[in-house]
Amino acid sequence: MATVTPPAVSGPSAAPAPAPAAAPVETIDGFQLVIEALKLNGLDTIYGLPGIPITDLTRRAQADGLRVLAFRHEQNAGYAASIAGFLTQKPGICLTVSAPGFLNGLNALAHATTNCFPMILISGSSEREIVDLQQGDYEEMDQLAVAKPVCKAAFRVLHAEDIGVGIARAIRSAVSGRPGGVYLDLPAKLFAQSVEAVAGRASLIKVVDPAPRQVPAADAIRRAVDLLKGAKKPLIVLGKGAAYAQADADIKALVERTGIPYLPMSMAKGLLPDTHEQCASAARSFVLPAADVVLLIGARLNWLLSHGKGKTWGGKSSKDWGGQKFIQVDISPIEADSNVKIDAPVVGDIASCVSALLKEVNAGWTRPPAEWTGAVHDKKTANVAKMAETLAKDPQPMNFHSALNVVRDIVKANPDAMLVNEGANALDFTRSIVDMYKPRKRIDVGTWGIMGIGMGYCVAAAVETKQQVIAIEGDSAFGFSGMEVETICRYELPVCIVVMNNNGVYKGTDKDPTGRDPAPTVFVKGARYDRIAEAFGGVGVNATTPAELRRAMEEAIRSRRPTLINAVIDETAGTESGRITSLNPSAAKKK
Ligand code: ADP
Ligand code: TZD
Ligand code: MG
Repeated sequence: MATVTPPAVSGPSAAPAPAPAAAPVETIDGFQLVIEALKLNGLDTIYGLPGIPITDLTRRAQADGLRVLAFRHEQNAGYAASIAGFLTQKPGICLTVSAPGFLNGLNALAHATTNCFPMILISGSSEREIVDLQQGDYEEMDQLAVAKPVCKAAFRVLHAEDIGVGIARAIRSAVSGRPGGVYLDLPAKLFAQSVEAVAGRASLIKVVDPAPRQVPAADAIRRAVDLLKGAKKPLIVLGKGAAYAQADADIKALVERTGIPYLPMSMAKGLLPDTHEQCASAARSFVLPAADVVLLIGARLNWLLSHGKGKTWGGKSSKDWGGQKFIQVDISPIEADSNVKIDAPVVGDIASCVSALLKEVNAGWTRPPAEWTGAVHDKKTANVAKMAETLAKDPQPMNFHSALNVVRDIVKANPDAMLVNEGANALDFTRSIVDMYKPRKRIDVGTWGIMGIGMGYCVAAAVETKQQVIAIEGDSAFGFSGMEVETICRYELPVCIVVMNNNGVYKGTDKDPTGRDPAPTVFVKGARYDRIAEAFGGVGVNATTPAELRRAMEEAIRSRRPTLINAVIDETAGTESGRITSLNPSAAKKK
């Protein structure tokens, strides 16, 4: 700790009076200011990976009571931070070293921005003077410039006295309006700077009202409800924005009060239980083209909803409008009309918008025609019955359906468990077979359909919710973050990973026509992923039948020990790209 002493006094006269010993002035350094700024704002968990120049930041943060989760690769720390943001409405913090560590974390920052999750990537960086003159510093890179195109906002702090402002700006940028990823660049030199402690602490900002409510206009609400009242075949689509908003009771009340069938997007499953009588998931391909007025709540009309047009929506060709009128509730004022015409945009935060819609509906409402709700119900009942037949089969070897029938039961018996899910077939089948019962329990590949979120999401889900985590992973998907099984074991997290092992990407049956190499989609046959858990003191189980899978999952949940189950799946069972085969250019050409 530096101290400031008064200058020595000298003079011609003999024996000057000794100067009074000045009290040392206490100082505070950049490391400490960053830690205190985070704590002041309730940001108490860091997902990261140490190294120059942030090693001491991780140590001192831990010593100061923050939870520091150290990963084996920054990408996984970043995904953990991104989903922590989704689950908590506070920016998830990812901490990385310069250039390569920063780039490893950047994928997750872009993912957070794309998915509208609040996250802050804090990265150490090398010496500005050297970086800017491109003189070849250790891990030299102009990180701020690189981050900007993929994040919502990017800031750099050069002086310790600006740390408070830098972190405040990062927090506001991440959580206000449409949430997203923010980059905060902290050069190595900043951490060692010292300032006078009282002034330093006074420069920190506790952000007041970081995500202000945005109340929708009364006429926008009336326009929306009038349109809905005139509908013969209304439909509600709930997206992950609705899940993020944590307006669960009002959303449920709006759905139930209106009596309108609803369709949850993947991460909105469980906002109302999937077994709800108004849930139209099992009649998706019936309700989308048939609906006449669609109320979107926190869901974009992007590729996941076929851009609101085309055959999915009853359009004549792949580009034609299906004739639906849309109401869109979203916090972003420029989201409306991005793909098709939005007749009634409702701009505001979902909690405020849904509460306003609910009040307007309560003032007078007639439920949709029984002809429509009855048709949806019949279609759904028929499809559910068909699925039940498939699920009841017990083929040898086990296939996706017979394995997921077990997962479906386990999740039903443990509705508070978090479900992490990635893969192609492993994703699509899980989404349609495994019902969710509570909000924000299902977290998956999101807007990009990205592989690699798996183990990072598991760590954050366990840390942030303290609940049991169940991960259903394609064998390819798992490989992107598999080394974090060590992280899960190290922190003794209650995570049960099920690798749906069909020997490859989509299937394990492809062959190299020349006979030289394995096909690009195929892995080592009969791989034993369960042994990875054993390497780190976790539980590994090889399951070849639904009964073995059930026993292993039940035991994992009972013991809360890190468990990896290698579920051996028929290698012929999957389809190319799962449900999105049609997006493959080569597959399209074959038609
Ligand atoms: P899904 O993939 O589930 O369809 P999207 O990610 O496409 O969902 O859409 C989420 C939408 O929710 C985004 O357009 C985003 O602006 C919006 N959103 C996120 N949080 C809120 C909120 N608190 N209030 C209003 N809209 C929100
Ligand atoms: N890389 C990244 C980061 N994201 C991707 N989505 C892909 C590659 C392409 N991809 C998919 O879209 S799904 C998938 C890949 C590689 C893996 C599918 O194989 P799996 O699942 O084993 O995980 P199934 O059950 O065998 O279909
Ligand atoms: Mg596979």
